[in-house]
Amino acid sequence: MNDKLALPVGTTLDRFIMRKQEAFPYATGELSQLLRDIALAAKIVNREINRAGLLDVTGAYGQQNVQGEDQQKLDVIANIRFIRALRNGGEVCTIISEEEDDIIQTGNIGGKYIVAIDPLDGSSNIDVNVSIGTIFSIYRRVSEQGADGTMEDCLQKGVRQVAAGYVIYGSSTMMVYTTGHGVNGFTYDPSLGEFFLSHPNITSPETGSTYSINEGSFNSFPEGVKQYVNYCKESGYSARYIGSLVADFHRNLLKGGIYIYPATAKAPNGKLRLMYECNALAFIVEQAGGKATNGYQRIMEMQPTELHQRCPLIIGSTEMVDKVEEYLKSEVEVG
Ligand code: P6P
Repeated sequence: MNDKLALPVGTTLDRFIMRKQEAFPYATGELSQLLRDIALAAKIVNREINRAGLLDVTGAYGQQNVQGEDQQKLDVIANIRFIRALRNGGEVCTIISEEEDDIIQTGNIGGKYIVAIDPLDGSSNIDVNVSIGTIFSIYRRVSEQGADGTMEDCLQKGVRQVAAGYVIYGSSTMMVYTTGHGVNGFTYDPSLGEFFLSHPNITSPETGSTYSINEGSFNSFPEGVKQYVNYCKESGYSARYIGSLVADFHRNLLKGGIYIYPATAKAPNGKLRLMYECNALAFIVEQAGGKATNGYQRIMEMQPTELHQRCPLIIGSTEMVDKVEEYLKSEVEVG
């Protein structure tokens, strides 16, 4: 059996994970179990989100996270749920979370894996019922099992990811992930409590005519980005910016398009975080035939130096990302 195993739409996530694991005779099942643990937490968070308007879980939590951003109650709930699921699952020794200043040791010193996670991205949109998402990366530890994970385990380049994915809590809830052999999307049926394969082998169009960027910061964009935005306008492209990374990314992945969060006056290194936003989506988009750079370097080749470091993100259809890089390159040459 090879990994080109084509499973029919409607296959459950559990069966899909099992059948894909069978394609790898040496697989021991820990990564499969870890993916199930993430799916379980996603189901629980989905339930909390769907009840947000009914329970007192919307609005601000009253504290700020390491980013200095006001935590929303559901940010904190999602963080607790994912950490608990990963700790109880036993496969993960250490976690990096957007909501936690330092790395979290789960106590699973035999765990083979590290997870970097943004438990609930775009959570400021919760109160206005806009789609939000969870983003995760999975790495194999480089240190010996039998002790807590190390900072070296955590600060690995994106090319060392063994899996990555996101959950989008939108008009329907979907989990989209890759283990390096293509990208597959699963839609959640809450009446059955199951994710079902709905988007097998996702491939992203090589180009598109949708661009996602916050033009409110236009005046402080790098010159090359300004030129690209003007190119989009002259080309009659559609501007689509939801203000929720996972929602913008998911639309562009399926339909073609580009998402740009460049360096701005307010975010001189960009706003998005390398470890638990950019790397995960970069892995997915590359597996789907797209591209992700910081404008000058492939995102997944960037060597992390800090847990919560930010970087500019240009991600989506290859031809569109290439165009932005052309403008940025000519800026450098002219400069
Ligand atoms: P801005 C949400 O806070 C987020 O991290 C992404 O989900 C979203 O794309 C971006 O920030 C929005 O940032 O500065 O345009 O409001």
